[in-house]
Amino acid sequence: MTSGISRRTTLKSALGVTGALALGVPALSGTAIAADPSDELTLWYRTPAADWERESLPIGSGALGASVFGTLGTERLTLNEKSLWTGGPGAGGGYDHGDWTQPRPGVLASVQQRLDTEGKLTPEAVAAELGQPKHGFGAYQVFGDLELAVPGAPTAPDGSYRRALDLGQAVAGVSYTHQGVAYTREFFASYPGDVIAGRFAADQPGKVGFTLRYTSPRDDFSATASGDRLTVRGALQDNGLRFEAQIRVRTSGGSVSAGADGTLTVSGADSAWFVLAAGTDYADTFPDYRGDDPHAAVTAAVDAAAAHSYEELRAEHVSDHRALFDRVSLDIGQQTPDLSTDQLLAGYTGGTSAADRALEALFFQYGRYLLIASSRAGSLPANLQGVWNNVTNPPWSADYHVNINLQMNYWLAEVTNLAETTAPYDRYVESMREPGRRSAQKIFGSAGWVVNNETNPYGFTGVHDWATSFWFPEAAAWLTQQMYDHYRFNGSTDYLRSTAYPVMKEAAEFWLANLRTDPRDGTLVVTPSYSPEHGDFTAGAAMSQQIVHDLFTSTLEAARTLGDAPDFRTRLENALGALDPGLRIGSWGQLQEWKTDVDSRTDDHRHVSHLFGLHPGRQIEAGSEWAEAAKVSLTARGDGGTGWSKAWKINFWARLRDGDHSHKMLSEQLKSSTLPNLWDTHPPFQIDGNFGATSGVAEMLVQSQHGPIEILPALPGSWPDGRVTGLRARGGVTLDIVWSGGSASRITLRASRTTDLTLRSTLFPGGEHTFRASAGQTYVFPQP
Ligand code: FUC
Repeated sequence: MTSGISRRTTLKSALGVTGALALGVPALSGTAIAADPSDELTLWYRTPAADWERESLPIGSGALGASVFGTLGTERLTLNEKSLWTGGPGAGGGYDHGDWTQPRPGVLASVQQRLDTEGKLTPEAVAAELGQPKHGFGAYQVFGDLELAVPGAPTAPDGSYRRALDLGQAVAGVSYTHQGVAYTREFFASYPGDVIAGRFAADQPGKVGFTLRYTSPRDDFSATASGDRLTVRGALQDNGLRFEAQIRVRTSGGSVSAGADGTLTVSGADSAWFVLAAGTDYADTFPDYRGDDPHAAVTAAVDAAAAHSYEELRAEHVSDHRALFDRVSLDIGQQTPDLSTDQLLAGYTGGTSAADRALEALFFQYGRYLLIASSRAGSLPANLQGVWNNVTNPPWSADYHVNINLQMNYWLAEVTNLAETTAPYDRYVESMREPGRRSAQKIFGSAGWVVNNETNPYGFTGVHDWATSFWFPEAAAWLTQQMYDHYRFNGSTDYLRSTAYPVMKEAAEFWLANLRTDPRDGTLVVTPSYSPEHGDFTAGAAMSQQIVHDLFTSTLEAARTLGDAPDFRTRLENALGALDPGLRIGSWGQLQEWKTDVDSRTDDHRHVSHLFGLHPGRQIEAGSEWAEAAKVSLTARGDGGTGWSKAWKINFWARLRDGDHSHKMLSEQLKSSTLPNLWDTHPPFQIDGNFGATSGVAEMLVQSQHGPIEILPALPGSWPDGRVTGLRARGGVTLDIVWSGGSASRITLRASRTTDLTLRSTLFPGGEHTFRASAGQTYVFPQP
């Protein structure tokens, strides 16, 4: 990444070939905002947003984000640039070049020995030995707010007011009529342009005016205006990270003037638009994490965008977005009533009405929209809030929690045909290797790379001392799972060789060096082992073992595919043979969370970590005794939990082939963990639940984790008839499925590779059809 320069080099070349109008995208008309309430892919409201978290509407280009309020008198956009982080090496009290964990010889071994003899230790006891205070972790920062004060705007919305977010175009808009004049505003974040743009228009000449100003909760910046340009420059006091934004305003008719107070004022215009570029001098390079001053790149981006017409910029953006978003459509019999989205949500019952289905289909597509908007190549991956944040101290720093949350953010990426959005994830995981090696050395004295419970953009891979969340070295292995899956979906051995495998192999080296023989039964176990945020430290908790099993299984497959050295393969085979697989059925038929049978039937903890092998892993297959035990555990855990926990349960029940329970969890999430702007709430807002829910819906419709492609494995009774297009399955497959009366009636499969495929569906006699697919061919079943 991620120096702004490389980000923008790609973008300029995209602008160079623009001619977006020539791509057939319709040009903007004066009132073409996205507020058509009949559009099933639009979120819309009758009032401006009063509350950022509950009501603002997000737009984003991966690196840049904005949340739109639609306020009449002063339009507000809360701005984000994803690398604007405090903390990091060298920051006051911060860690030094990744060496945040002091070597304390013998401490780890003594904890392991105590676990051997005492069986368990409290998190507090282990944190007292192995933890250390958290320094310099930092937090994701709001970039500031853009305020556009509109003279003469009405003070309160009337019936003409609409605020909307069109997911198909990725354009947010506001429309209202005042004193006989129809006003429109619209906003988008362009990935090819690397800018945020907005336009104010009216249906009568000379009616558009505003004063544009930048504000920030920090006082670390200067804002100066000159001509049509507003420049914001500053450096975070905490760590000196430099940031810059530039805004340029163009008008049609009227005038623009710069104020000595750092404002730009438009008056008497027929329409006016602005474009904003922003960047920092962050780079994802160990050990300094600094790149070029953002000035040159920001100037280039804003000037390139301002040299085009608004219509060109918009058309280019829409076509870029549509190229991803339009790949998947979902028809579950929804019919969008004339209800604003907050009303649709408030009236949602989880039943079978067309309106309930409208919300479910919208929520599914919203997850895809949010991933496109918060994860594009050239920046950091989606954090706990995607790219959106309105404060300097967001919950959990809006960081990268890796004991489920970052992983969950990408569960939907492959199956809902957005594989490109994983590029920043891969890059981020790769960037953790170098500091992760330091942590492996310092904490474990071993080879390999490691990261613990949460991480930041500055290579924090160590531990802290919050007892229930400081220790989770399994995270590195889990993070590689998505990368191997990327390979399983697209089949590129080049990608496997160059990107996924090196990271997987080094994570495997870490565990080859760190598993210990369990004196209880001679198996290899992870110790100390901690089932995320739950219970005591022990040796060999189910999730630890299942993650290592998953890593070793995938790494061995990859090593065979790539023909890696036989001795490495032999070491993996031997370790897999001796590994405790983390699957054990306890006294009440449950899948045990720990190696000893201590699970409580009344435990409703939000983490359901011991079911990792069911999802996102592939160790447990539906129909097996393990799946039955997983069902017992999941039933006992109940249908509650935080937003992301409910989302995980959608996926679990889908993997257990129980579409109705899967759908129940989707409805629980919509009823109690979803805000009016359809952001998932933990509470507070946490975007993993959005992504996990979209993944869960896809898992109801197609699964391929065990090899065969399962069509409609968990179709809920409330969606008896429907159609989905464009879902992906492992093996380079794209699928359209039509169903009626609860069964598939037509499957269309496009193969991108020549390979043997097995399709499982009631459509085939015996339930299965195996054939050799040829690259580039389309297959229709039943055959016409
Ligand atoms: C994990 C969860 C919490 C929260 C945090 C960001 O630690 O257990 O519920 O989601 O991540």
